[in-house]
Order: sequence, then C-alpha cells, then structure tokens
Amino acid sequence: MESALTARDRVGVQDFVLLENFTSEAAFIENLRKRFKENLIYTYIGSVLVSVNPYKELEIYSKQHMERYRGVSFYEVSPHLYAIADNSYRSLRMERKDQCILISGESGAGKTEATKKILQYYAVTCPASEQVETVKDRLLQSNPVLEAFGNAKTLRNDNSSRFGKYMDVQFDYKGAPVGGHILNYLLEKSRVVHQNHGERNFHIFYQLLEGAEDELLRRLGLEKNPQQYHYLVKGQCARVSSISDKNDWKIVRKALSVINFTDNEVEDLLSIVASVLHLGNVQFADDEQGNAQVTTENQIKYLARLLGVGGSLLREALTHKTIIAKGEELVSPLNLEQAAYARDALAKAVYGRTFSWLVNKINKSLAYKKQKRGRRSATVLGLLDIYGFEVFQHNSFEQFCINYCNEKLQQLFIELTLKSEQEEYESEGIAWEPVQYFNNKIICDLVEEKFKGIISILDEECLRPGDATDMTFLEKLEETVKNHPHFLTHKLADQKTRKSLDREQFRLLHYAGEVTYSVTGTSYTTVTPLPDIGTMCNSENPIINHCFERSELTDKRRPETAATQFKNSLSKLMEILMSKEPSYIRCIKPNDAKQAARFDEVLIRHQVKYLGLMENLRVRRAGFAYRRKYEIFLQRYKSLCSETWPMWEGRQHDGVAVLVKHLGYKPEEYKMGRSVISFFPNLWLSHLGVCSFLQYDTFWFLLSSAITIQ
Ligand code: AD9
Ligand code: MG
Repeated sequence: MESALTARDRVGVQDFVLLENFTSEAAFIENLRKRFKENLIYTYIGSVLVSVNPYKELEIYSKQHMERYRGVSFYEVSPHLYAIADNSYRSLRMERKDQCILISGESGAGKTEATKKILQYYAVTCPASEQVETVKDRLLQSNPVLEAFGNAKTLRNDNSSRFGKYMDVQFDYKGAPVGGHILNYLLEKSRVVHQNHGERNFHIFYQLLEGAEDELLRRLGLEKNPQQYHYLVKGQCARVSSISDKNDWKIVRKALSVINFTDNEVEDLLSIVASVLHLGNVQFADDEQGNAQVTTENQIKYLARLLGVGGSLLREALTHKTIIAKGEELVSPLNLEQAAYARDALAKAVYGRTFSWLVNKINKSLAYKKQKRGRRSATVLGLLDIYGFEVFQHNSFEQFCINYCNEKLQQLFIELTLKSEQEEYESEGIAWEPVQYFNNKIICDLVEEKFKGIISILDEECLRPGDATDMTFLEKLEETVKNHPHFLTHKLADQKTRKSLDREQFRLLHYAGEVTYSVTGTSYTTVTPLPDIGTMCNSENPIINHCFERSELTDKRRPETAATQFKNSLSKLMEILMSKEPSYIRCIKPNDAKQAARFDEVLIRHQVKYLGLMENLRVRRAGFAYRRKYEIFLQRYKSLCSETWPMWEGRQHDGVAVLVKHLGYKPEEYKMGRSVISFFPNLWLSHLGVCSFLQYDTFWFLLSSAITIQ
C-alpha cells in the first residue's frame, strides 16, 4: 500500500477541520483557492468531500489512482472521490448496511461527472467474474444512453442533466456488483418543443442527424442538417464546440447493444426520435370555417410510417379533439392555435413516455438475478445525481420543480449533519456550544405544506372546474402566502422591488438565492389534455404501443397534477435516502464561463454560504471526528487488547474505557457519552501512523477482500 501524500498534496489543508482560523470564511476560500491553483480540487470537511469543478481533464482518475484508494482509509491518502466511494463500499461490506452517496451543487458544478467516476471506480476495483463483468458493463453503458436522451446543452452547462437520477448498485456477499436499478425524476419535456436562446434540445436529436449512416437517415426520412427542423432551431446553437455529436453517436450506438437492445428495438426507438422531428415540422392552415388543416402531407406520410399509425387517423388526431361525455364520443375541430398546441403536446408525450420506457428497459437489463436459493439478498449503494439549482432569465414550472428538489436535498443534508449531529451530542450528555445555521425547512414548507403550500394551491386551481387560469392561481397564491418572508409578487413588493417583477411572476427566496418564476407560457394550471391516446394505442411501433395504454381511455380517476406527482416521488426518494447510511459530495462551480483555472471568488463565496459549508465545518470542528456506539466499537476492536479479548463480560462502557486506555489514548482525546465514544478530530488525526483503528480496519478489509475474490 502506498501512503502517497506528497508535499504538493499538502498545499493548504486537506481537511478544513485542520484550518487554524476555522471560523473565517476568507480563510476557507483561500484554502480552496490555493488548492484549486495546484489542481487539488478535493478537500474534506471531516467526512464530507468538497469538490471544485476543474473544467479540464486531470490525471487523477487512472487505474493506478484507483488502486491507491482501494481498501485504504480516508486520511492516509489525499482527498478524492475515490476515498468516499471506497469508504462507503467498505461500510457496506463490513457493517452490511445500505449506503448512499449524495452529490449536490448547482448546475455545472460536476455532479454527473462525479457519479460517473464513482461508478468507474467500482467497476475497476470490485471483485470480478464473467457474470459480474456484464453487469459492470451495463451499469457503465447505461450512462451514455440516458445522457443522450436526458441531457442537453443549457446556458449553465453543455451537458446539463434535464432529469433527476437515483441509481442503486446492488452488491452480493462477495462485494461484487450484481445488479442495479434506476429511478428517474421529472424529465424537462418542454425542451422537446422549445429551447431558450443559446440552448439545445436533447443531445440524441443532433447525434442522430450528425452520426447516423445515410441509409438509416433515409429510412427515417431525415436530412442531416438540424436547421431543417423547427424543434432544433429555437435556441440557434445546433453546434457546440465542446460536443462531438458524431463521436457521441458511436458511443451511444455501442452502449445500446451492451444494454441488450436488439436491432429492431434500436430501429423502433430511433423511429420515435425521428417522428418527434417530423412532428415539429407539421404545419397547419385554417379553412373557411377557421378550422385547422394539416398542410405538410410529407410529414404525415413519414409520421404514419414511423409511429405505425394510419395517416388519416393521425391527421384527424392533430386537428380535432375528442371528448367522452356520458359514454359518448364528441369530436370537435381545433383552430390553428389549438392544433399547434396539440402537436407540441403529442411530441412531449411521445418523447417523455419513451424516456420512461428507456429507463425501464435499462432496469430490466440491470436486474439482479439471484442464482441460488437461500443466498443472502444484495446490499445496496445508491448514487443520487439530480439536476442542480438553476436560475435563468426566464424560469418556468420546470425550474420551480428543479429548485424545489434541491431544497429537499439541502434539507436532508441539514437534517442528517447539522441538526442530528448536534442533537446527538445533546442526547449523549456531551457539553456543547450550539452552532447556528439557516434551516431551509421554511422554504420546503412554503412549497409543499398541505392546504397552504404552493403545490396545494396549484392543485386546487388545476382541479377546480370552470375558469381557473394562471392568473387566478397567482392571485390565490398571493392571498394564501402573502406574509411569507420567502415569497414575493409584483403586488406584494415594495415600490423599489416592484420594478423587477412582472404581474405574472412570483419570486421565491431559495436557500441558494432568489428566483423569479413566470406563471404564464408553460402554464402551471393546465392539466395538459393528452393528445389523442386512442390513435397512439393502436400504434404498430411496439414502444409507442407500450407507452400509451388503452386503459387510460377509460380511467375515470382525477389525474394527479405534475407538481403533486413530483412532490410524491421526491418524498419517496427522501425515505429511500433516509434508510441508508449517507456520504456527501458538495460540488462547487468555480466560474460561469465554464473555463479552467478561473476562480471567481464572489461566485464561490456564494456557494460556500448557501451550501452551509462554514456551519458544517463549525459543527465538525467543535464535534468529534470518529464516533461509534459502545457495542460496535468493542466488537470491532476488542482483539487489540488482551483484557477485552475474546469477550468482555462487564458493561460495554467499561470495556471501551479499558480498550482506549490500553491503546494509549489520553482522556482529553476522547469523550464517552451515554452510549457512544467520540474522538476529537485533530488529536485523533495525530494518532495516524501510530496506532490507528483505521489501519486495523484496512487490514481486515483487504484480508476479507482477498479471501472473497479468490
Ligand atoms: V447539471 O445540474 O446536470 O446542469 P452537473 O451535473 O453538476 O450539472 P457536470 O457533472 O455535467 O455538472 O459537469 C459540467 C462539466 O464540467 C462537465 O461536462 C465537464 O466538462 C466539467 N467537469 C465536471 N467535473 C469535472 C472533473 N472532475 N474533471 C474534469 C469536469 N472536468
Ligand atoms: Mg448533471
């Protein structure tokens, strides 16, 4: 094992806990800056990893680097993602407790890259066998496919995740990855039909046009040039210098076969991608009665073939709406505006449902198949990579959901670190100076509270029969939450602030900053009328056929609004995360220009503030670096002392006292609470290399890995 800490690794401090002036934000940022300048992008706050996006390739992710971290305890090597990954993996194996790694930070801070690197780490360092190699390949190859369909260039990030992803990796008793499962959260479907200036649609459209062979494009009725497609020209930036669509296409094609797609399935999937582009080019004109008529017959011809539906049925579906009232079908024509709306709604539904189908398909290929009866069930390590907090000039319903999701994640961090840590000291009866911090629960409540939260009010308006509009929703909001310190509208603002708000906007003061949301445009209140499901149910394209079920036609239940669906899925996600042992990676974006070697102090200070890193440091610093319940501690280390080995007959507390004394710890270096022993961080660190529990753990871990690998 290499204890590879060089002088360069030690620039600044590797753990903010060791910072002399630990209450000073300036000292904190200076430490980040010094290390960033030396390409040392990782620094700890205790066991939390702070990562600054380098915006350039660093030579720190090779196999040799991975080996350096494998089975080695935290503080013996320089801070790294791999140390977090390895630490979680070891806890999973030794304590057989499910783990999760929560990666947070704003858009472009490096969450998705971190997730991929952690997966690569497991793929390289975990035990292998032929079957496991297949699972590892599939876990890795699911990424390019999901990114192709779910990521896009935004103003903040050239590869921005437009969906949330929680991925479980399942490990068997030997510690080998044997399966996986992905949960996906709210894809930003509006991007299919509209992109802001400087942004793109989802990558797959450009990859297909740029990379596919001529014969395939001919079959799909597509031309190479993205400028031909309405859905690809709105952002006016089809080409991006940092992206090679052609190359990415090859990667995606290969990945699709690794995750078990047959040629037919690939063809069906690409037919859907092509059909969305054709849909975008469908145009209408009105007849003498003012009813919409399709004017682009060529598009209908291709659409009918690609979606496997009759041309005349499709034409009808795009220009008419069908209502079922009292068991009878009523068909009425649409005007131009309504037809364009129906077309876009169909494109969004087709793409969004296909994305969910894709995730299901990947899950099937990752499913853990127990081979023998009676085997212990797998332990699970979850990786959470969601869309980061974002603010644009125009923020719509999607940004509202994305930022709400980030509030929830911040809340979880607060609950599990700042709050519970302090409560634990209190309940253990350990003398403690409380650390103040901003608790964003107040904002989560504003959004999700029953009856008076924004989502409740939105639901009420959406489901109210009659004349609900975006503006009545806003008025209701004003009425209900007018006195909330984190909520503002034009009407509620003072004279000075009023100028910065339009009448159809509301502003939330999020933990990470102010965001002004517009209620019009993407329409909060309309429960999007589904485009003619009947037509889609009859599709001969098996994926479409699977995505649009006939039962929807007859389902009389009130549909849940998108906001409530999202709220419920987030609440389930929080339950999943709370049931696991968490580790944290807090990602920081160094500048808005996406450039290497640029350390924008103002931007970074803002992130340090809202991520609560100073408070996190204070709690850690004043607290204890290493804590274990007496019984676990004694069980684990009893063999280090002849008095406690092989069994301590007395009280657990007394056994632990004997053990630490025997190991040479002085009374001022640890505290014994009611049920837990805790060690002070800096004193504990100074013991490294002399007699460390960690080294002992490492030894046993490597030994047990060696045994199970054979
Ligand atoms: V978003 O919320 O999905 O919009 P992320 O996921 O936080 O965002 P992402 O991981 O996509 O950001 O990183 C943005 C870009 O920064 C990447 O495309 C890389 O070009 C760059 N990046 C991030 N992390 C690293 C790294 N460790 N090394 C090199 C990096 N480049
Ligand atoms: Mg991302």
